[in-house]
Amino acid sequence: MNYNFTDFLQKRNEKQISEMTNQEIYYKLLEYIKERADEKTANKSKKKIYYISAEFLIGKLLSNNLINLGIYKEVREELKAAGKNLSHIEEIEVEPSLGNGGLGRLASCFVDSMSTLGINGEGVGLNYHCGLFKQVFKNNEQKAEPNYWIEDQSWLRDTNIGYEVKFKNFSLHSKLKRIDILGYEKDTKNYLNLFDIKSIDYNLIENGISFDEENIEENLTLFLYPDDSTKKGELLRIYQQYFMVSNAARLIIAEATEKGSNIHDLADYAFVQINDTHPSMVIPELIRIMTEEHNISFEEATEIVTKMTGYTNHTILAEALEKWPLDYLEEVVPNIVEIIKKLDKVIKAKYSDEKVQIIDEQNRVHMANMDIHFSSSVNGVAYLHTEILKNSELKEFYEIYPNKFNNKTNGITFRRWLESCNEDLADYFKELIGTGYLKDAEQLNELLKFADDKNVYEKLAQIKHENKIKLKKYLQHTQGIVIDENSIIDTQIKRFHEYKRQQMNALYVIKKYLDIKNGKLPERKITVLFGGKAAPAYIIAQDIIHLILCLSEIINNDPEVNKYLNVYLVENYNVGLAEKIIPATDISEQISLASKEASGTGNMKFMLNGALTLGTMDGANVEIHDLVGDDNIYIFGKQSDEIIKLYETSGYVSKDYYKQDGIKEAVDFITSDELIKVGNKERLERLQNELINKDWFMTLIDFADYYNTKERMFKDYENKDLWYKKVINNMAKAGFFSSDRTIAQYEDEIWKTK
Ligand code: OAK
Repeated sequence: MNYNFTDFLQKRNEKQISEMTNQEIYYKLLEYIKERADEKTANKSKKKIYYISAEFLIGKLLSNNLINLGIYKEVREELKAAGKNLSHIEEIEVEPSLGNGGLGRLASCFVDSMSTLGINGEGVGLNYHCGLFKQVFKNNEQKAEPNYWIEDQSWLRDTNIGYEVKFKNFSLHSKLKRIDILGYEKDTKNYLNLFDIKSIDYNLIENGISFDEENIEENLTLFLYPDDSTKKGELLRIYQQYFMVSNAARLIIAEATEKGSNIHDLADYAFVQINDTHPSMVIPELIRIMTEEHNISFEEATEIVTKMTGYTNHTILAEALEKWPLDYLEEVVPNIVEIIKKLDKVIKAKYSDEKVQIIDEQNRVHMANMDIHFSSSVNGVAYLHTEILKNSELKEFYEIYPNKFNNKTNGITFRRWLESCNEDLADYFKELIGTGYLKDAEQLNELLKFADDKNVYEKLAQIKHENKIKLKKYLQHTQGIVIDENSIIDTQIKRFHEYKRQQMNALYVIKKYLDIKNGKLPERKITVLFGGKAAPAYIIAQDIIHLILCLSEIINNDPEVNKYLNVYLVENYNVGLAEKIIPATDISEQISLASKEASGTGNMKFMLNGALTLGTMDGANVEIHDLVGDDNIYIFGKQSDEIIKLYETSGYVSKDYYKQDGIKEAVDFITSDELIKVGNKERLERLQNELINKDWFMTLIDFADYYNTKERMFKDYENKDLWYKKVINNMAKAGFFSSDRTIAQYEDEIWKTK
């Protein structure tokens, strides 16, 4: 039934919109949307997809839900007529932080696309009460605070579903909470299933995000990814992961049984997509339940589980591949250790190669190895990434199972990353090419008709300028940062990690600062924006944040320089900030060391919103390059095969590069008097030493090429016709990166629910 928000309020004898506060309106909209969502039916197919993930970085849901219900503009008009502003109401919503970065945001794009395509597929994860930490800056350093996001009224829905999860020393009852996932203009919906424990004790939080890590019964879902640099932290992660997958397994079996499964045929009813290794224990857990409770033999159970699971790898960084000490698992979940040992025995009997074993000589369990042997599909998340998995990182496995390996290049949901975050651009696309691209993103190709149209350049430039003004207002209001809307905006937003090389961008900033000081002035003012969090236990990443904050302090306060250059690191970067920054950006920094970034998805969001990529041939940048061609992207740096060879031969010596012109000066500046005056000497010295003597992610090898390519970019920016022709080419080719395409491929090639 189509009733509008005003009807909804009248029916319930609520106050008039004009008499309500923004807060009240937000809560009423939440109820209204939930009621509208109640009209939707579940997707039905015999087989259902369970996308299990330790992270879902869902972002705010108000505007997204209004868009998917097809009532965004209608509601905005109703509010406007009552003197209210929807964007002010959007600000009331607290953003959940149930994820770290790419992997979690991808999972959220995927649940949106599953619903939009009418696929019977749901997310399964945990309801962390404080999520990932909230980042605050003090003395130019990152501090971590708990991020409370759950309010009395929220998108979460209570259910009466819950299970008992048995650990070695105690059992915990779970309760399932759900969030509606509404597809774009669909009559059906799916859920995001978030399991929680019955009661969380917030008093366990001591200082910042440190807390009593031992009281598992009351802290299990307190934080996402607690510090795992200690044994206690690692144990807590094992508790969390087992809690997540044991509940998932129960849910899967309950739903399948209800539809008529006799468990022997479970693979006809369910498919589990394992999002990196955090949910890997679902494999032994399903086998355990089948053998212990359903009288199925170990061999048969293993066969069923292998058939009904697929593993997605999201990183080739060795340190991110989980390897749990067997005795830690014994301490937490002895029941599945027995199963893991049996699986290991099966593999040891078949293969002698140490590299493919599940349990290694140091008695550590390689979760990815277990996934690869005992699932039916192994995929990487971009073409290059999958090739590297097949030909180097997981070569030994590829030789055993050539048919399991496949690629699924990542994607993004255009509902959030275009329609919602850049409405003016989306409306302009509709004016130019109609609305077909909303359901078939490849139709953006039609924008190429306008590649030489100067009126279109003008309009795109105007939209970009307005987005810069909107960002300026927002940052001024929320963070006290005042950006210049007439400057070129050059952005790097992502988790802080050495392989992503924010430090290279910082060295560029230093060089530019020194250039300006020496009278070499840029043609136009440059604003360099950074955003991202560093894991609290990752010291060098914290040092990089420190360097950037110190640079901002010096540069933004230097009257000789701040006319030409500004540098900001936005505080507590999250999905909401990304939605504001991306539409205002001109240059998208995708500068990871080639071979290290599995895919990247920010790169896709930027190209769609009219920024040009400055990047290495890494992750999905390679596919962006293939699609737009050399002329429409700025590529620099060494190629992945060269880098892989350098690692193999230990052939990189950072000091050799350090000594070269231009680099030394910039690296030396890190410990200059100016910087030490505003910073922490120990941090700055440690970072400098790292760059000169170690530089594991080869910052210096690519620096000269990076600097020159970026200079070329600034020069090209001054030629508006040239620049906007490239921008249109990027927008036109972005359709491939719709997560609807990615999910359609998962469905056609792996899941096959239909
Ligand atoms: C996080 C924890 C463990 C392993 C991987 C991650 C992660 O976030 N990986 C990122 O996944 C994204 C989605 O596939 C990719 O786009 C990023 O390149 C990758 O770093």
